[in-house]
Amino acid sequence: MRLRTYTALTMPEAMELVRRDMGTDAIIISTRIDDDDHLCWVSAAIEEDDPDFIEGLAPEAEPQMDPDTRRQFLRQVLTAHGLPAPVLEQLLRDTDLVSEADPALAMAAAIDLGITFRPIDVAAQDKPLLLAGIPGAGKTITAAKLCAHAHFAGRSVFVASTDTKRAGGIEQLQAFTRILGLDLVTAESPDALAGYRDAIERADIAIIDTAGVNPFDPDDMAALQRFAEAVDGEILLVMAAGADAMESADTAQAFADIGARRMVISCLDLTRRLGGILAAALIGRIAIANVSVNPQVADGLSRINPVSLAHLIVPDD
Ligand SMILES: Nc1nc2c(ncn2[C@@H]2O[C@H](COP(=O)(O)OP(=O)(O)O)[C@@H](O)[C@H]2O)c(=O)[nH]1
Ligand SMILES: [Mg+2]
Repeated sequence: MRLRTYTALTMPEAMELVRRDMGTDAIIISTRIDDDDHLCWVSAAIEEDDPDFIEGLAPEAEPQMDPDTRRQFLRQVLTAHGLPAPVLEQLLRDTDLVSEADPALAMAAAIDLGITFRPIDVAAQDKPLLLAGIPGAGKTITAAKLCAHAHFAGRSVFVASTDTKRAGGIEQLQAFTRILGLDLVTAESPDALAGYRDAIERADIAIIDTAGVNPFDPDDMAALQRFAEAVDGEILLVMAAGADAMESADTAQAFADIGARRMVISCLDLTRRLGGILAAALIGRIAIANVSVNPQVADGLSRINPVSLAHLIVPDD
């Protein structure tokens, strides 16, 4: 699957860019108009590199399916995505509640029942955001994307990193903040971070990159929680799509246990099987904030909703 985000001054222009670049088979997965610079964003996906993939996943969807056929079809789809049995059954039961014949829309309804979507609003984010997750999850890129978005939306940004022990942990984020003309603060302890409370208070939004942690190491998790408590911050889990479903669920659960309520899904462009995301959200009980579909900081994060997620899960006919 190839995912891309396009921006233009008007929605028709953005759609035209999608059509010209990706063709008429592209699936629109999300659209938004930025409140601040009024740019129109469209994220679209296309199956191109392996056309047999979706066919391999499941039989082609028929436009009008009776409930039993639809259920059987969706069971095959969810199994192919690697969804563990309990959540698979839960989602299937929820699709039974809707009379919608289109399997993707029935899936959207089930996702809507089970998963909360709460995108980050850089204009209204009160608490400092601490980007947290396992090493390599995409925390630093997400921090940079949020900084750039907030900065270009005219917000004053406080940006810090607590990833002081790993070689290069600071430099990676500094490369972006320097371009934006932002000072990157480093804090190696919760007390040091607490020392910046006034600066955080003065800024419109505070973004704090943290060191990768092992979710199954209580000391690691307690240390992360202390950083968050030092500034009364929100732990925002960053989780790469595509990991094993139960592993993702356990990870989400561990972060939920220390107070995380939302997550950014990264590396959606590198992923075909979405059981990990679904299990993390459904079992870990964590809302989906945004998704990242490329490593380019300037492209920012994208929005996703039940319908666009359902279209990524259920193959189009
Ligand atoms: N393709 C792709 N790569 C990503 C995405 N997000 C992060 N990356 C890459 O994943 C790697 C790890 O990201 P990084 O932010 O350093 O992870 P961290 O260790 O959690 O801070 C880097 O090479 C990033 O460029 C994404 O959405 N798509
Ligand atoms: Mg990092």
